[in-house]
Amino acid sequence: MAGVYRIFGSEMSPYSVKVRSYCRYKGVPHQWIVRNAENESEFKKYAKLPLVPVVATPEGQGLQDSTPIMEYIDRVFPKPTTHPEDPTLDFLSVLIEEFGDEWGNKIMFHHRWWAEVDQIATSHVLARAMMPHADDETVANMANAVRERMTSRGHFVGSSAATAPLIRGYFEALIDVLEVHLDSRLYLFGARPAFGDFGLAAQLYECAIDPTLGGILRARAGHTLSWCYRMLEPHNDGHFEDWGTLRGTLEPLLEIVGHYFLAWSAANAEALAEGRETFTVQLGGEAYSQAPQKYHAKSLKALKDKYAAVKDRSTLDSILERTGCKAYL
Ligand SMILES: N[C@@H](CCC(=O)N[C@@H](CS)C(=O)NCC(=O)O)C(=O)O
Repeated sequence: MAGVYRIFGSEMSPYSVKVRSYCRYKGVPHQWIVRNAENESEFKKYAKLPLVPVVATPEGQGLQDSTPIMEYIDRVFPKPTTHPEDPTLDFLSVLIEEFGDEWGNKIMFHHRWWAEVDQIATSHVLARAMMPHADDETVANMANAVRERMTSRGHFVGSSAATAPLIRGYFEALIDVLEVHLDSRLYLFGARPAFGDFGLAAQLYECAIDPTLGGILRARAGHTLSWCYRMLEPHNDGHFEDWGTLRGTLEPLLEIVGHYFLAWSAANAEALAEGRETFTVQLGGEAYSQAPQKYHAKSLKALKDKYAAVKDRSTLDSILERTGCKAYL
């Protein structure tokens, strides 16, 4: 189809859902293609890595990695912008996007593959999506294979018996601050979505469609839940706010970003640089241990470059200092 971007993705993939929301908001002509066995050879034409999302551009180029895909879309479809004019707010939004991708994903992935109820539900949904026309027995066998494979991969995001209660605590703390912040606004930075909304909402949307975290969100985080679903079809309903009105309830979120995500991310990068097999970092006064994650060192470096590119950092630095983020950028 001429002029149409094709997104190969999955409803169960936060990064795919994020890119789809971005295309919807930006008015990008696109087609959503659920990646499955039937379109595998088409998918492989565009994918360098066996990961979703993959976007095939109208010119026949294959794009991967959701944040650079959004940046690509920004260049081709600059309006409506998701970048507040104030560079301080824009960087905070970019930081939250990264936080969603990395820390939000840890929370989501751990819970998706930890409790039996989540493993069973998720593996069946994934298997059915992969084989839309197969019989039930074939799908059940595939679900078992998916479950076996994915439950053995939790350690990639630090999921273990020792970290399980900690990660649950990170989720609860996150939704508690979001509930307060989203009580009086539609999006994180006001009445229209910013870059950061896309990254974080997509991970929490995935939490919302899984049994355990979906139950918790429904029981105690109605504003956050509504925002996740709103972000599936976001709208420009007004202006970005300024720091004065955001500050009171956005700073607690940035404190989580600094004291948990960035502290973890820096320790992870250090462990990788030193070639260590595991690392331990104090997060909120408790020891958290896992094997280092490779991709994160790369994205921390990209974030530092974006921070370095902000010209006037006077207001930004005082916010980052107060919230514990500055030391890691
Ligand atoms: N950094 C990548 C991560 C992509 C990724 O991890 N995708 C997952 C799904 S969320 C995937 O494709 N996993 C392998 C699979 O589903 O077969 C991005 O932002 O796009």
